[in-house]
Amino acid sequence: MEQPTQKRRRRRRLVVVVVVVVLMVVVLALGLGLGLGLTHGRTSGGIKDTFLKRCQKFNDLNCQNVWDAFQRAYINRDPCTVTTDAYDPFIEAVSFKSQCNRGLLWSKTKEVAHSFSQKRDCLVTLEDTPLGAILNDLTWCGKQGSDETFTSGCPGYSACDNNTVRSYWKRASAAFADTACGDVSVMLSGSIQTPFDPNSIFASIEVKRLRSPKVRRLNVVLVVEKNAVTNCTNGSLKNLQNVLDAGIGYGCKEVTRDQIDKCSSDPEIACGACW
Ligand code: JS2
Repeated sequence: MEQPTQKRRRRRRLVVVVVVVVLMVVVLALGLGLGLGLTHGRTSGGIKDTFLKRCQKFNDLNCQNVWDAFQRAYINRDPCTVTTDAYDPFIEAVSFKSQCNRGLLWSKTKEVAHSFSQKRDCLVTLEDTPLGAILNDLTWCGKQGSDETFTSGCPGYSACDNNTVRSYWKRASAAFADTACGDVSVMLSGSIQTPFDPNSIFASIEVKRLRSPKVRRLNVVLVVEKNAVTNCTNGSLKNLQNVLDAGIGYGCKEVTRDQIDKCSSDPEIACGACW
């Protein structure tokens, strides 16, 4: 017949075993959750840290306020229902000054445009301003019923119209085009049949916001690499001239990648003499 003390000892052992098993399951679940990203990029600092670190490079911004304004655009919302105006408070919080005669737009030429603007300050792209620099190449979205910012499990760029990230770049590009004045430049690609793509953000948003007399001239820099397939007589560039606001001058130059690289790396060459 089992002694009461033995009974107690056995029951105590059982409780310890159960507690240990439960603890192991919790730790395992957490570890697994984190591993599988089931936490969906919980605002474990991830994007917020990147955001704040990039924001602090612009010393005239209150980055905590800017982050709060940014989050309000998509938090607790279906990531396919975020319209461009959802970012208005953020755009207002991150004002930046006009870029007269220095605005550089681009389409299908992100890399070459940035390779130039990051080395020569005579031309400025959206990604050289807070609106572009803080969120360049980042992904984010919210989810209904959650106050978190997710960085994975978000719908793809063209998965839906009011896509959280795409709406942002449309809104930011509009704000950037609104600061353009004087002579504006755009780098287009001579390696594709349609350098001026009507579905691009440049065509569908930025060109439409360039207004004479604030904008005096649009200079197309048609980047021609070895595999160039077109030139300034390209039909789509005719379309660009036709949709450009009357009163805005137009010019187009075929410029080789080598010329651009040479000019990027040699500050002795005056910007105006680059092409
Ligand atoms: C996802 C991004 C990013 O003139 C340029 C810029 O001012 C820009 O904002 O819009 C124009 C380029 O867009 P477009 O004409 O559609 O060219 P593309 O090469 O087909 O588009 C690339 C994506 C444009 C939006 N976007 N999207 N992640 O980091 C990012 N940065 C930008 N600008």
